[in-house]
Amino acid sequence: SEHYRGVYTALVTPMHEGGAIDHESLERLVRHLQAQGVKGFYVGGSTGEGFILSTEERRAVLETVVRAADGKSTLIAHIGAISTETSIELARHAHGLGVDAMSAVVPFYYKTTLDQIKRHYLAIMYAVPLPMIVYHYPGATGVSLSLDFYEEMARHPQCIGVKFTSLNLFELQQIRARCGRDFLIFNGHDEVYAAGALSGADGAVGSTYNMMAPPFVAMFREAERGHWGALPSLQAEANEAIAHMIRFDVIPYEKYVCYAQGIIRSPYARQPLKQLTEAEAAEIRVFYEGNSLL
Ligand code: NAY
Repeated sequence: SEHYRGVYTALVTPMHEGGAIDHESLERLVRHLQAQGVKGFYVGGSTGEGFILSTEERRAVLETVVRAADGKSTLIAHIGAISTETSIELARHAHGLGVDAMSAVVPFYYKTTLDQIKRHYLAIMYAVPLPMIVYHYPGATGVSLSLDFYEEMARHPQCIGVKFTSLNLFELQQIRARCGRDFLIFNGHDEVYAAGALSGADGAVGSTYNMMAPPFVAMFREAERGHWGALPSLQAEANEAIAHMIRFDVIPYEKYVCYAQGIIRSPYARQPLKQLTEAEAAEIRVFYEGNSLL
């Protein structure tokens, strides 16, 4: 599990005006973030608009990231879908590309029991021999997972960890206590990165690391050296930008900042996500120009 510790960007999927995927911008973003020191990438998750891309587009995005990363980053392919069969199809493709791990959101929309959820993961792991990272995001899925569930998953040799996108850090700490040191826990809410690390997270997957990776890379490095005292001020600085961002929509905001930074060619995000109005874009631009982290 040492191999996976670190800070991963949950990549946005750059698009041209109108929504066609801009693969060139995606390659540029990957290389830019590699230079900023991220450990790797989480591809096709919530931030990547994974649930509003076709499966063909999800495959194409992953292929581009694999090519751009050029073996220099750890790659986690989000292959989750509400259909087990679709998840397996995407997982097979990801495996063929040689990624390091797969991750799947808990099945949402249909109400399933924890036993059915477990069977969903077992079916994917049985079909595809990649390490699995459970993706827990109760704010979006409405699905809560029990500590017993995590403990059972952790006992499966192929299930290596969880991406924990929740502000409930007591639960994070309890997962650590129950599942042992080897079960990876990635903090998923950037605004509590430092608190998550202190609660036992091994690293993080975050969307704001598209537009401001350096403070998070720095927090990871400081914590690894035991310099916990460096974290609160870095987190507080990052949170100024996050607090501004969440007044808008996360994905269009991050895309706009990457666009303002000159990394991607358009801030376009797919419907039903919001398109920023000119006034909103102007407001973000003013904040961006006055914020040294962005
Ligand atoms: C994903 O799959 O892309 C993620 O979960 C990345 C983590 C982000 N979560 C979501 C739901 O967007 O970075 C966070 C989040 O945007 C940030 O903490 C602001 O709340």
